Amino acid sequence: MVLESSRSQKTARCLIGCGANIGARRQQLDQAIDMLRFMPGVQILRVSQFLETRPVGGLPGQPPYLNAACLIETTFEPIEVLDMLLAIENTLQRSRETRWGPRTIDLDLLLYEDCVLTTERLQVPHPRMTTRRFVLEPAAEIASGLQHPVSQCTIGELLENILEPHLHIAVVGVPGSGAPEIADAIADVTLSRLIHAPAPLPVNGRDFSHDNQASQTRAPTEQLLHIAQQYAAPLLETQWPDDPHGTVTDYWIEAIRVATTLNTAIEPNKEFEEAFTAIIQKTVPPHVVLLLNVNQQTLAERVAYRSHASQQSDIFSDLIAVQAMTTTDQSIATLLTLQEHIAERLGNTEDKRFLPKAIIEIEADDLGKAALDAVAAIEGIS
Ligand code: A4P
Ligand code: MG
Repeated sequence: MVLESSRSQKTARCLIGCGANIGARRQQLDQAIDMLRFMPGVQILRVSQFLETRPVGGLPGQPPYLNAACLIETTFEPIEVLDMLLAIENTLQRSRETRWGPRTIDLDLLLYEDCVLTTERLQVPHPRMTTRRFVLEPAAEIASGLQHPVSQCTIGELLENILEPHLHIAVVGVPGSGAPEIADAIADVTLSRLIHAPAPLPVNGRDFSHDNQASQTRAPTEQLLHIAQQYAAPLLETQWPDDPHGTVTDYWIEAIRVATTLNTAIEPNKEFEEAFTAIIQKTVPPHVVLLLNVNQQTLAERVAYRSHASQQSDIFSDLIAVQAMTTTDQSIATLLTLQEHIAERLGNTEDKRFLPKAIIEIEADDLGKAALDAVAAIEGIS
């Protein structure tokens, strides 16, 4: 992770994101960069131009930001870089009243070599950088070829990804995670085409839509291919729209294959794999995935809610997929395992086929907060 330089001292290259939206913005950015320049143990390699950007997230009506990026080389460890950035922010009168509130200066550690770490105080790479144009545009100006170690894409590729003319944004989660509700919220705000899963996700590789008589007479793998085809139909590359609003889906076709692996009764076979891959290959895979994560208690509450509320509300109606399972405890355990496996598949960059370049994880136990985070992640693209 840390490089041996010619002076035989360990150094690491880091990418720093800088932003300011109150006070003398330009001066504050200059001062922050000067402080970095004169810090022992830090060498500035490149600084981007300053870019005026629309505020993303937080309270409405905030002034615009000036954003920049800075490439440094340092002998500091990641946590020491964070402490240095916080010290510079404090010197420049940064106050912290509300999350994403207006600020005199904000310094984020975006990348630290190929380091991937999550501690209570620090997450590297910065978890929201892959959908933020105000981060990627200045960063690509100075370090386009730098590799993002989670997506295994360069900064230039990540920027190109969010500049696609008609984006496919997939909200991905197990039934009961709130994926359809969050997809609705994003489509409302972005005026995107909205596509709900045309059939329930076959949790653990079984088609639980028992009302679908035709499906029940097919062999399990045939059922799964049939569902994959239904999922693929609105996403065919040959019919992909070219308007700039984008498409929001509340599913990821590859999740069907992941679910299949949970069912030991279904023998994985080459024919099925090839047929499945042939279906996916004709589609436009998601450019951005918002990956919803829920805990056991949330799922238990939502399953219980769903068993009473079917007459009054459509919310969490995708839980129909598990209502037919034997016991509630079993269905929740299956959903949690499936959630884990979907996250693993998204993180498995050894097999990059069909993987989206930008993945934003969202805690979805509080659906209202999750919707705000999801909308902010998508607003960051424009
Ligand atoms: N922290 C964890 N990981 C990191 C990291 N990689 N770099 C912790 C920096 N800090 C990291 O940050 C809260 C805590 O995050 C830190 O104490 C550190 O321990 P903060 O700067 O105090 O609070 P914040 O910035 O309000 O929260 P957050 O969630 O970090 O916000 P972001 O993601 O930094 O977004 N719109 C435009 N146009 N331009 C912007 O620059 N910036 C934000 C802030 C929102 N909207 C924007 C912009
Ligand atoms: Mg910050």
